[in-house]
Order: sequence, then structure tokens, then C-alpha cells
Amino acid sequence: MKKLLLMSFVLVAAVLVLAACGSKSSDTNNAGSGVEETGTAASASIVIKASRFEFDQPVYKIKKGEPTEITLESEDGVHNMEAPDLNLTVNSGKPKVVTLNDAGEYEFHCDIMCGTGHSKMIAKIVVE
Ligand SMILES: [Cu+2]
Repeated sequence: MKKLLLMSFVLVAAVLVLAACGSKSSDTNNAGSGVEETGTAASASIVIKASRFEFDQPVYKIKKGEPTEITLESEDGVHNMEAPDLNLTVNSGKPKVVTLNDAGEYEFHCDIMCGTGHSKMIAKIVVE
């Protein structure tokens, strides 16, 4: 009987810990870099053209707080863009609408091993 009590205590404790972790991670998402994928229509858009082994601009500007559609076009081969600090990845052919609420500069890179110059594929999103 004691054993059963102990086990149910452990179980309750585990559930509590899990619940605490769960709410913590969603807080982190909310307070994070401000990426927010919405179902609403974007009022601005940018196109990032990727080719071997560069993006067509060194800097892409996005207005703070404005829903913006980001499109990635691969001109050759397979590329994408990943901005770790924004928790954002855009794949070619799959535009994403994001609202960036924190001004700043965010580096992004190609996250698909596309060839020898892959590591040079770096550019920036500037939110202002
Ligand atoms: Cu690449």
C-alpha cells in the first residue's frame, strides 16, 4: 500500500514538472524574437533569390510589426533560408507570412548543403 502511495506521488510530481516545462516553453516563444506566422494577408512582401552561392542582396528590409510575406526563390539547385535568431526557416516555393516585432539585424544563411560555396550563403534581414 505504501508503495502504491509513493508511486502515485512520483507520478503527480512528474506531471507537475512536465506542466511547468510546457508553460515555460510557450512563454519563451511569446517573448522571443517576435516571429509570428499569421493566417492573415500580408501587407508587404520580400523576395529572396538564392543561387549558387549567394543571395541576391546582402540585406533585406522588413518593417517592424508589418505582416510580411517572405518568398524564397531558388534560381538553381536547392536552397533555403534559415534565420536562427528569428526561429524562421523559409523553403523555396513555400512563402511564409511573418510579423517581426523586434527591430534589429538578423543574419540568415542557406540551410541546405548545396555545394562547395554553401557556407558563403549568408545575408541579413533588417527589421526597422
Ligand atoms: Cu546551401
